[in-house]
Amino acid sequence: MAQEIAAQPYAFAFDPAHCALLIIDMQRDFLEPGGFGAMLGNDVSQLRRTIEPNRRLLAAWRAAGLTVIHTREGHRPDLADLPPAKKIRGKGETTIGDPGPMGRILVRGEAGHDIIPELYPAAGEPVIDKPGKGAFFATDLSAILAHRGIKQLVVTGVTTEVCVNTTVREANDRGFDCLVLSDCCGSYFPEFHEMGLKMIKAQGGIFGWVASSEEVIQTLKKEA
Ligand code: TIU
Repeated sequence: MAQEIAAQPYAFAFDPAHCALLIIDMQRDFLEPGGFGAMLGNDVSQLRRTIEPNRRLLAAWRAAGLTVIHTREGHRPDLADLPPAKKIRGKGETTIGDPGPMGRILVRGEAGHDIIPELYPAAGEPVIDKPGKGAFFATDLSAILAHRGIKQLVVTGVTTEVCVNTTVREANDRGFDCLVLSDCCGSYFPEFHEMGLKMIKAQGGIFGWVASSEEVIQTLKKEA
């Protein structure tokens, strides 16, 4: 049974049995003070403010027994799936695959690539390792969602304008309804966060809906 969640541009018809929580790239290298993001001079506090709302949402979601899926951006240790263009973009001295503050940067199996302890996946929660910004590109996410009969996604994570937006656009083109939670997403650049959310909900919800996590948590409590 669908439940209405107050959202913009209008109420989201939440169908819990067919909805997954998709948490994008809450990885140590993006969020932790000693990580790759911080090394590049980014303000990680803009991302860290999303940890507590995500933690509360994840607890409520798990308590309701609904599907949770996590993603991580990163590459094979041999870097065979790293596009040369991505490797050299930015002309940085230290780039993907090089030794960084928490192991080789954005390489699977390294400490910095893993998910922050506050939101660590529980046993049985799929983790999608993705080489791109979108969670559908070159991953088995579509198959996992199809096997579970998922039609809707509640999307959180970082960064709002990069991996969250790319994933929501990919999902929208594949027929999923996406509800993006404003307080559970973040960008190193506050203005990009704000515009990233506006782009999703503009034009009658061209890519999806936007709400706060509290709206979802209250609805999950009503379900219980
Ligand atoms: N996960 C994600 O958004 N990857 C990025 O590289 N984001 C930036 O904002 N750089």
